Amino acid sequence: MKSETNKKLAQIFNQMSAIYKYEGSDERFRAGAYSKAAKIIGSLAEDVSVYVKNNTLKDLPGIGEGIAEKIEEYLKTGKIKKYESLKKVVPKELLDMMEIRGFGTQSLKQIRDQLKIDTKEDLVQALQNGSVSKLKGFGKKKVEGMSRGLKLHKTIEDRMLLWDALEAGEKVLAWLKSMPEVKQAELAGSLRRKKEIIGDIDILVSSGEKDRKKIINHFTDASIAKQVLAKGVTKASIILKDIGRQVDLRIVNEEEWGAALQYFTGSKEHNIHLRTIAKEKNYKISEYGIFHSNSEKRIAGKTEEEIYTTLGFQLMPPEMREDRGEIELAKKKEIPKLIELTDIKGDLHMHTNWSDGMYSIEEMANYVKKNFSYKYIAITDHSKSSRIANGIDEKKILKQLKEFERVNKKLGEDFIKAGMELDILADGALDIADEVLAQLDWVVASIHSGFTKDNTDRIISACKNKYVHCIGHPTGRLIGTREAYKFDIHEILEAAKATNTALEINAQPQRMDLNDELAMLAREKKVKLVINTDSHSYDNLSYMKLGVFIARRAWCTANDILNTKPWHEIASFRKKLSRQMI
Ligand code: DGT
Ligand code: CA
Ligand code: CA
Ligand code: ZN
Repeated sequence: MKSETNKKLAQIFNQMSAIYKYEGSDERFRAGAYSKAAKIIGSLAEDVSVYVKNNTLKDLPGIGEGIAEKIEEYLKTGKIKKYESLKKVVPKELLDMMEIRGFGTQSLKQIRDQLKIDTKEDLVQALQNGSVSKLKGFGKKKVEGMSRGLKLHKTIEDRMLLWDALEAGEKVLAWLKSMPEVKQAELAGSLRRKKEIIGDIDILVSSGEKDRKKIINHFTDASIAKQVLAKGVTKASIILKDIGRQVDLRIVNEEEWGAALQYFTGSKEHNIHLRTIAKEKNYKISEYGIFHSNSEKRIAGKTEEEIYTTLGFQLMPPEMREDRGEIELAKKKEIPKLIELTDIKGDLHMHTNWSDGMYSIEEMANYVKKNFSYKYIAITDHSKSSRIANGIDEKKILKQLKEFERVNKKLGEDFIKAGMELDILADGALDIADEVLAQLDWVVASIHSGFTKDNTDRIISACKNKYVHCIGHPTGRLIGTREAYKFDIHEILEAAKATNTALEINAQPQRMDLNDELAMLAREKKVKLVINTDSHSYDNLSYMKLGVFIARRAWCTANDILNTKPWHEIASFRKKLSRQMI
């Protein structure tokens, strides 16, 4: 479990960075330093106090004297004075808006100063009623961009990314499971189905009737609940202290467990479809069980499997229950064996401090070897056009190849595959010379610019390049921040298939790209998929499971995912020219 202190400190440093950014160009350096420190503290494997105790805080990259002092101050007093005074500079509400696309610091500052606006509500109104358009420098295009950003932000404003919901939900689940009165407990709803965005967290518990009250009291306890929305005999809802989002709890008897779990897992569409089928069979299905329509006699309810088999179906994984044809498949007993996290044999997209990652090649490799049972990794630093990501040129790549070799020798195996994440340029060309690319094991090509255009042709021309093995985060979307660029998925799938180019399922929580629907299309077209974490630090490596969830929602088996295969199979999948070099 991740350290709460690290998380809190990272939050504070991020806020400080945002305020410094708001203060303008004089504080640009500080803004950068704090944002970097936030990243580092947030991704430490151990609690930051351990580093203080061992006197190794300042050995961490990006933690200088000043920031180290603030960390110690926080550990001692629970506060950072500088932060307390900085907070007065700008209301948090407005600060948070800086993350919305189109709302730069300078725009926000200008709006705030000139329109005397201090709340988000007023700002949104000023945007809608045209006061913002009257300000100097706020042309039609800019204001439209801001409105679009706001609209996109709304789609996740009251919701959670799957990663955050999982972290929070699992904590509450553990909190409940610690009670001996709780017989069974599971996450339900969209969280159990692993949807990319979660509205509220649903938890189901079974217990003896007499224990319900005690469980409800434990659930609504002030140590986890910021607010109690409802508190009844069999259900309660709270706003979680941690993340300010809603959690619904339901308590049922053990005989009802399976029926309730099935019902509260949903989806609603899946349930409605099931209910129609039950009716045809003269059954009644509810959260309490399956009953005979006329006699009201219960014929199933204890386990979820019982619910499905009674209706004539095979049990299916929650991720499939979206009424996208899974019920028909279950009737034919053709539910596939979906991929699992343990099927993954390696991670083929990650960065080191050669570009914008936090750790060295050797550190990343050692960390993976210690914490995962992978057979290989590909290190894929950015190429030279990615200036903000500190991308590297041909000369540096050749040096990096030597370093891969050195570390592999030390590890005693060919664990690190020499990779790169190349920028696809505006005209579809790549930014690294062929003779260098020819020496790499694994090349990911990604779009990092030109998001407003139709990018079909750029991606297809990257697929056609004989050195490209995979297209990274193929749609470019960032959930709640940036929409996917325009592209024709069918043309891209065709090109990927014809050229043996894999498409990535990028498992970063905000990317999840390809998403479940597109991954499903790719699977149907037999285009190979790769699940990658695109890690920039140690903790990112655990995003792998998010990618596996997407693949499961796309009905993928291990066979559909290239990095479930041993390396020699991946090597022979790659295009002909690279195959000669194995
Ligand atoms: P969310 O919270 O918006 O991310 O999505 P869910 O799917 O978690 O929806 P939620 O929390 O409203 O309800 C949890 C589950 O309860 C849902 O997946 C299926 C079941 N459910 C809720 N409302 C209905 C309904 O009207 N009919 C049926 N058949 N099932 C329902
Ligand atoms: Ca829910
Ligand atoms: Ca709910
Ligand atoms: Zn990357």
